[in-house]
Amino acid sequence: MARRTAVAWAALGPLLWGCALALQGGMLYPRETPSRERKELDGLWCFRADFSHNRRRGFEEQWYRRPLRESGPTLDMPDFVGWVWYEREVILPERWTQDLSTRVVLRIGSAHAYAIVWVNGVDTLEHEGGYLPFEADISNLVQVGPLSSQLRITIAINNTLTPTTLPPGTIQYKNDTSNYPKGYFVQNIYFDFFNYAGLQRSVLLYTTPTAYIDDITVTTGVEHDSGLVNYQISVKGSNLFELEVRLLDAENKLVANGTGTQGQLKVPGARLWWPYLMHKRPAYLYSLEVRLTAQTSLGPVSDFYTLPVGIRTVNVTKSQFLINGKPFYFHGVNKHEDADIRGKGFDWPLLVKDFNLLRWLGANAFRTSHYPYAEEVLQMCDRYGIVVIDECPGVGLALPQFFNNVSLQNHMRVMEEVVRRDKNHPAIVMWSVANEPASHLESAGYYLKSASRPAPYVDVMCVNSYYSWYNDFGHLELIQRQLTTQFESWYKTYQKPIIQSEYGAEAIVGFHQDPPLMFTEEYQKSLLEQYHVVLDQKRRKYVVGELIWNFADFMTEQSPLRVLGNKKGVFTRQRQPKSAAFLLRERYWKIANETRYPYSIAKSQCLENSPFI
Ligand code: BDP
Repeated sequence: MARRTAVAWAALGPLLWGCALALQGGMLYPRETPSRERKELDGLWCFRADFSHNRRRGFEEQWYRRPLRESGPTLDMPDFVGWVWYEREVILPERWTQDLSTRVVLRIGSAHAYAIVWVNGVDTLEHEGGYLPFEADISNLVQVGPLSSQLRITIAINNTLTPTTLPPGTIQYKNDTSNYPKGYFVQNIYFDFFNYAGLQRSVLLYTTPTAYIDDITVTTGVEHDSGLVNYQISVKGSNLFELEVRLLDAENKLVANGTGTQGQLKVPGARLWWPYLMHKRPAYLYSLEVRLTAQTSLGPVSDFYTLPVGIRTVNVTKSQFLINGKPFYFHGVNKHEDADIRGKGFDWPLLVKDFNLLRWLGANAFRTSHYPYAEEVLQMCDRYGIVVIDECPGVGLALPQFFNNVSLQNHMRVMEEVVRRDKNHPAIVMWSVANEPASHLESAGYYLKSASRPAPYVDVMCVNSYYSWYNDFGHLELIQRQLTTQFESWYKTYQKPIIQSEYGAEAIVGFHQDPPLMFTEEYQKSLLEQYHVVLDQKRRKYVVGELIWNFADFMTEQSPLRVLGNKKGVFTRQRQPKSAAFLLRERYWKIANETRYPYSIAKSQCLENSPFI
């Protein structure tokens, strides 16, 4: 039987339409437009970890009241559980502080896991949960007089995971003083990646006019040969306004226009957004230009926002996953935001490298295991046609006490934040609510039913299994039998399409052995080959995808099960290929050419440069 399952549902456009979010306000990606400016605060922050006994000295001494350097020395950071303090001093353009029709927003791309933000010592913003953005209008704090352009931003971040955070964790005090110092504690986590914390994505300041486009929701459809773009726009800061909406094609030609807060644009002969390798012109994007003109107490203002839009449909039948009405087979990877030195910090060169490797592999999809990735990653997927299963940080739901009501409320809020941030990406075709929750526990049934969709909960079954790795070690000859049983019993019970959402084996690059032994490149390759035999039989029936675990080696907690991290990557952590990468490449390109629509594509057409650059 399958070891564990992930829980996923498909993003059927119309189901998201009208999805009522309890969250206040939108979370549009901060883009520069003629009415909006942005100022990134990337670079060095002043940093201090709070090593005091109760880890609360920063609050007791109010470190946010004055420059952090005056509170004590800043330190290099070892492995640490508790509060750390970041600080940045910024000079704002004069217009931002003097022009009262400008709204200034502070946006934090991700702070793991709990953050409190002060601006000039004033408590401004709190947020629980990493991997997702949060923001505050700070106009009142910066528009306070002629000398207000200097700004001090202090952010205290705590990486402690508790039974109600997502992911959850526990703190264990080791009270046996014969073996541990007094007050000694450890953080226990129930997931398999390093709990990198702190600021992992950009912090930035941006402006809008005081009346502004707060949110846009787009869903798309197809009717005969016309594309349909449904839009819904929310405006804040004025009740007296007009909205104009223009849809431009990739050559900037106007193809449809409309007015008002909601409507439908019809695009005759629309070019659809197709996944990579499924069409000779994949990932076609239109631009939705929204123009707001509003009356405010200070006079008229205009705001502009441009949203990339891909027109595509997603449907699920009993045995197929359809994109634009054609069967789509996920042949791709699971990833992690993880690299040497950077940890989970966002990095452009790494992003480009990974996308080159994905295209070289012939991968058409990935799952954002086990948390929502940076927005810039999803934008690349939209542009390259890489299909995404967007996963929330519902990972490590392993103990009965994690399925309580507070956790459930929190989980639902996080899901809403994920959908609010990511709803407009054409690349995202499915939302994943949790990875391998302990669904056999009694308390899990109600919880998962509420956080997901009514019984039997999901549209697509995502199954993870590790035959001949975590069971029957070394017995590769059992895989075909066990995997066949896995697929047949899941399908018989639920009659829904299945994705093999994880499978794999560890290989330490350069370890070779024939006959194959665990941890060698040969073993990893042979294990994959055995899986592929069964996947080939079932993909012609109801299996709609296979995602290898994992794209690259990644860092984990130390344990006797891990050798310098998890080595199930088909690339090393430095993105060098193991033998398995070549095997997958052959396979993915072969499948792509069998399932293409409507043209066949040669490997060389899709990637001119070597991915190993
Ligand atoms: C899977 C988990 C994944 C682990 C993997 C493994 O979903 O996070 O890294 O096992 O053990 O079950 O390598």
